[in-house]
Amino acid sequence: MSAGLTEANMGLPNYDLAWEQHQGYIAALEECGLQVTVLPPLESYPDSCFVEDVALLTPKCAILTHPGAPSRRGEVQHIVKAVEQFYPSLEHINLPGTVEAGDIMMVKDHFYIGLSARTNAQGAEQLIDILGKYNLTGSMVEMSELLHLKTGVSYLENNNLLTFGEMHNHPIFNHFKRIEIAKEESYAANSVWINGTILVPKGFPNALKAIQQLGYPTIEVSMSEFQKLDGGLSCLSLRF
Ligand code: CIR
Repeated sequence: MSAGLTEANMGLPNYDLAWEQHQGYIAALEECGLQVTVLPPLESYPDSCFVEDVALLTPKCAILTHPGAPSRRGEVQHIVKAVEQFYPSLEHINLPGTVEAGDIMMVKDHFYIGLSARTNAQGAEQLIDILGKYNLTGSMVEMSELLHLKTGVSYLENNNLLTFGEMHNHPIFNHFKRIEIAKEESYAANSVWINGTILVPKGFPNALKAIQQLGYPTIEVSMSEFQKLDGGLSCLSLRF
């Protein structure tokens, strides 16, 4: 390591700080009234803390995904037991379809599915068919710049949508009230509505103010170590 390069500015996560931030994240979910099931770490899958990607949990059904990233596919079998506690049966996405649920945004009974490097059209079609069995609907969102759909768009209920980058003007979202998050604060475009409160990543004052001006109570959550791994606030949990 040369002079001036520290763990922080090299972009490597600090494990102890990540652990501390994870505890803070759990505390924030509990403060919003959620009961949290904490899963044991999976040392062989370094991305497995991003549980949101391996399952889609809706009020009517649970769907195990098939991640587009081959290194993440093994994570899916490890979430099964936890999900089975809450759902009588599980649906599955199968190859050649791939889906990571960070690409899925729920708006009431409708699910927007981003077509990313991780989620393909076959996966989205399978997902829409499964949703249809439960009287739920889905539509595909063309995208080209973001890792996952929810990297750049979050639904805050009450027709409010946070957007970043290619999502600012995406025609599929024309009927929402869009709150545009600037490039310098793009990470905060992934914020989460929970029981009326918005969890916002810490350190993005303009985004925080814009959300508060909409009338929402907010809780800031430190996420720096997960941000280094391209993980957004939503992806550390499955909320249902
Ligand atoms: C990945 O590349 O899969 C992880 N390093 C980050 C996944 C973040 N997940 C998400 O935003 N839903």
